[in-house]
Amino acid sequence: MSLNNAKAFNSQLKRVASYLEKLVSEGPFLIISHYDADGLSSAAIIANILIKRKTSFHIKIIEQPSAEDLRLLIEKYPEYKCLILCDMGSRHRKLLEEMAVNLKLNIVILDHHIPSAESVSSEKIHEVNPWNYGINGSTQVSTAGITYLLAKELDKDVGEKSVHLAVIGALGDRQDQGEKCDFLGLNKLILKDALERKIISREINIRLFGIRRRPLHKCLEYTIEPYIPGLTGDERACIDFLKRISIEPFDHEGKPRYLKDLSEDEVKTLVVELVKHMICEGVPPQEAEKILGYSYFINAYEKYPELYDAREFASLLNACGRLREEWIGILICLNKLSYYNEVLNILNKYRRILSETLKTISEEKVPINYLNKTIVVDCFSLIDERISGAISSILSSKPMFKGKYTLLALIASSSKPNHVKVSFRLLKDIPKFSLGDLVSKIAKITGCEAGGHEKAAGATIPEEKINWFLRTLERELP
Ligand SMILES: [Mn+2]
Repeated sequence: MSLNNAKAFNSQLKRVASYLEKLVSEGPFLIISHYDADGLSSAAIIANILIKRKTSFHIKIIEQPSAEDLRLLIEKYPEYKCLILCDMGSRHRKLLEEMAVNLKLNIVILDHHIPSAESVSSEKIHEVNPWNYGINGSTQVSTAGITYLLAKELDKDVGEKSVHLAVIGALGDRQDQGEKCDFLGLNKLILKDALERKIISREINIRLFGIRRRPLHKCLEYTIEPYIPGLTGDERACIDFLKRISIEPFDHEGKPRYLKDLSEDEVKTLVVELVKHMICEGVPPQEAEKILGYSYFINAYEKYPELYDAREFASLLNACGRLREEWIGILICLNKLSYYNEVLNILNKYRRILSETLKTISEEKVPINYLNKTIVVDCFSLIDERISGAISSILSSKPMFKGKYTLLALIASSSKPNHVKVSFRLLKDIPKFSLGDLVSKIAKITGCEAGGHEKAAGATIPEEKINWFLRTLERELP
């Protein structure tokens, strides 16, 4: 991040902030945001601003939309003239610009995804996207971070109230890509704000959920970020694992032991054996080594175990979004702690669904088809589009899938009529290959919606095209 880039980004932030300042008195606002942790925390930051200004708003939480989906959604709410799109929109600038002109809408885009190539600069669109200023939006700032910086420009108080949400959003999008899970670029500056004001504290430790306050075997069982194959969600297996590596999970009185009860040597053994275990279970070594790194704690939530560790807070928001209980996630972000028990129920339900789905698949109670290079797992009747990504990521590290085939394709139901969602995961390392690019290319031919990265991608495909899609993909795999 060069100084000039940072300056240009900053002045754009200031421009959009003063534009918003004018809009706030006009309202009401339609906020459209993504269902993941970054999207929910961004929506909550905007809500904090608008609540303080007593401006009414409506929040709509959705999957990443196609241009057509987005057009239909906006047309459905003609009474809203002020729109804020969070964690999306930069790919659809052309459409949004047309709509802004034709429908006389005021549109603000806050996004950190790579903008579409056809983007044109326009006076009608008010956009903050780090990529426009040479700042890497995948690693240096999330939408929650952008929204926080904007909030800070508008209102110091709201900014202060929202800084932990910026950290949660960045963690949700796995932007802790620095040394030992530190942050980079703008995220680092945001974290500095939070540390200096003592809103967040952090320490390098074994990155298990609840490491400061849960018994050791429970920490292993509850950790879903990173997902530890063979241990996450399985208490018995966690106790057995500890015994196998000669760490007694219980003391001589039968009381469970905590990390603080372990000797220095025991802690070392735990780290080494955990990394070994993860690598054996197919987790890439550089991922497994990240089990040792910074944990970030939200000081105000010390008494709320599931909110205290910001990483855990993020996965809780993800659970809410994936189970379509996003409003509870947003309320928790808005500090409505009377919903704490409700959110715990959602988290339990999410864990249960994950483990039951994985069990059903491993017992081959769903159709599994083996093509030459692709395994197709058909979970259409079992899960929907919001959870398919999580399931396919976990599946792709399972020994029964890993290595033997090139690609995993997991089919789930879609909220779009007559469509299915397919999550793709690459099961082998293929240098200089991007699964996301290939899936997007094939999707373009059929006019359907797709996106992804090097090793993971997803597409929403018309039912009648699914076989054609999979066969075409199989043929074009290296
Ligand atoms: Mn995001």
